[in-house]
Amino acid sequence: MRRSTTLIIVAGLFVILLAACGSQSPTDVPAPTQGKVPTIETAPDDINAEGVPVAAFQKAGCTACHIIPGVPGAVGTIGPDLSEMGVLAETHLNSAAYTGQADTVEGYILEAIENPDIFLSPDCADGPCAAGMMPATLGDLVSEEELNQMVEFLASLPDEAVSSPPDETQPEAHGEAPFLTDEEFATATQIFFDRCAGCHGVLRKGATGPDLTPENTLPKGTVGLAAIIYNGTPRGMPDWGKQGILTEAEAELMAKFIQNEPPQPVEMSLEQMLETWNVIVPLEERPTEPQHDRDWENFFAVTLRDAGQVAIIDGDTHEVVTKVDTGYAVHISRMSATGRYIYTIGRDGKLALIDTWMKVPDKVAEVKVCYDARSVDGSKYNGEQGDFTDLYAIVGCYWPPHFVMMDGKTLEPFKVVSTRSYTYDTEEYHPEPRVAAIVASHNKPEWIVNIKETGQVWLVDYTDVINPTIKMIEAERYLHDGGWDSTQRYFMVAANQANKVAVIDSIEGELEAIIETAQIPHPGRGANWIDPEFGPVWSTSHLGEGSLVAIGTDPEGHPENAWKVVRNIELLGGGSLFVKTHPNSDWIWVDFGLSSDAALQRTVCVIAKENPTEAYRCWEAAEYGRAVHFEYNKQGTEVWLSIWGTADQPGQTGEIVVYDDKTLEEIARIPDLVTPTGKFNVYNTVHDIY
Ligand code: DHE
Repeated sequence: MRRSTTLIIVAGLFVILLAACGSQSPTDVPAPTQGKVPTIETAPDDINAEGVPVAAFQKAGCTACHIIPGVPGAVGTIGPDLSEMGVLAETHLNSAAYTGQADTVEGYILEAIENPDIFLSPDCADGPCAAGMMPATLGDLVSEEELNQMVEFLASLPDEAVSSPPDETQPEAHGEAPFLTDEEFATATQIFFDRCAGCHGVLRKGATGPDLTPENTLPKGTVGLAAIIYNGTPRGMPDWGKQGILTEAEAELMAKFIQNEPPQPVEMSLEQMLETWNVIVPLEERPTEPQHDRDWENFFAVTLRDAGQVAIIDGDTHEVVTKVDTGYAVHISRMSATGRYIYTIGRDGKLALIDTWMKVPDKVAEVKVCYDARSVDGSKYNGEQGDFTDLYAIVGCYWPPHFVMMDGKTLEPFKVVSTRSYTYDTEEYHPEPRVAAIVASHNKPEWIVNIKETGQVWLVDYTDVINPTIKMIEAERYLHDGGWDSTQRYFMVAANQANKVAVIDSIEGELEAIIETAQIPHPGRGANWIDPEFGPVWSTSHLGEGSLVAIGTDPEGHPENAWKVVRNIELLGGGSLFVKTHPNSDWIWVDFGLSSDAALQRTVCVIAKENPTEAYRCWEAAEYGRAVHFEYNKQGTEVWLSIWGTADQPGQTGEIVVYDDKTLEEIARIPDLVTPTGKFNVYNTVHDIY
């Protein structure tokens, strides 16, 4: 077969033959927007010797999502496996569940291509395929003759004469990876770091996202990979092209890049960190009491992601007090134990220390301790073993895979600990175990450090910080985010790709339980509340499906419910990033910021604690952007929600919506913020109230 190598990205849709799987669309919001189809130029006579219309399948991009016998590179698993399509079609036609109008196998297949949502195939890898993912425009991309050839061929399957897709797990089966110039390679490396490394790892060995090393990417080919990069997948891969973040050419560049070996990233020594360390206001020059009349405990540190800034906003007046330049794409802020200092970590590994007591709060120190980071915390313990209040800070890095301990008031780094180690279950060496959530224990002079790829939770005792004792607890892969239960004894952490939550007992220093949840739990820090039937529970929502689970957290008062999913509340769809509540609140708030559905991205729901069987109310919080992340004010009377807009779209860069938590009425908007995401109230963050 002759296969043209010219890749042209044409207007159209990402074609998933039949229907792809993923989160269901809610009924009260419009169907998902569709993307573009990268396709390839082919000669019209490309039917191979075995009668397979290879070129047509490739032209339509079917190979990215389906297994199709006899079609090189058709090893996709997003949509159903088409190896036995003829038999499958017959079965569905005879099933009571069939909702289409066809009465022949050929008719069924044609209908599935041209009108895929009329009947949602139950054959996607994770269950029923989702509405809206298989576009209905295949006819625009292939000729009528080609369409007929495809239908005829699929109707004949299974056919022993047609070979299965070749064993394409060996790179040599695919020849060389696509060539990139040095300049292209450098550009792609940067894009990968900015957009992809968070989920796939710098070495591309996979974690939240799949392994993208050449042995896995070469079989998919440039066309298939570019389609996925441009259009995303229902399991959470963002639609970089549809969002307007990557152009068609950049999607193709990235598709080529990931078929090449990953470049080896550089390490960072303590000496290099010290070169970046900068104390802007020395300790002796800092105020000894607050220099303003505002209630600094009610300040919010708000991430302005794409501005590389944190806004300090007064929780009483809703005024933006100041904006402080911090690291690139700030991820989170945490407070020192007293709350006076705010630690803000950028994705670029740059940590900023902000003093809330200054007349205008500002940065008093900064240091860069890695190239890629997500987590930070201070030392919070004050008890029999000493007073460690505000004494130390710790930053957890993605690359290099290490954590760094430093002075809590000056940020002088003094100890680097590598996390390179062995996976908890198979005891295999992992070169890039990244540090996910870190939380400071209130019960012991310890940090709970979650190591994503090895699935271990490390209890790092900072009593002797230069010679720290580390207890490694086997938990689950891949650890990501989490928070305390209401007693602050148990730390609940999502092992997101395992669909589990691990519970660490911070007093006994051991794994208390592993709990099966719905698909891809993503709690942020979770939400603690009293269930009317089951007592104290902690909740998380999920990226992979529309579900909010409540897990019993009271082994003494309610032993029968402890560490069990006692409720699974159905939500409008998956893509939920965060939940939040407050002990004074009647509600649990849920967002859907990573939904593939534009309307759902802007929707928030509240669930009534009194009657938590279903969402009490859902509404669209804005006309643009994504609604993400909630935070309460100090009093627990207001809920703040970010509208995460686009940095270069004036009027739609983002804002914060403030709701009255009793009435759910909107009471204020804080406008013209550049891409606000996380918000951290000083008082609530110090006391771990959520
Ligand atoms: Fe986050 C928390 C990692 C994408 C906003 N995020 C965390 C934590 C980790 C993490 C490990 C827990 C920190 C802790 O508690 O110590 N986040 C990652 C990623 O690896 C990922 C998936 C991809 C990436 O490249 O960064 C990712 N995160 C995002 C986003 O796209 C969000 C929505 C916007 C952004 O900043 O890019 C985002 N993550 C947040 C926020 C928190 C967070 C707001 C803190 C939640 C809280 O209430 O504690």
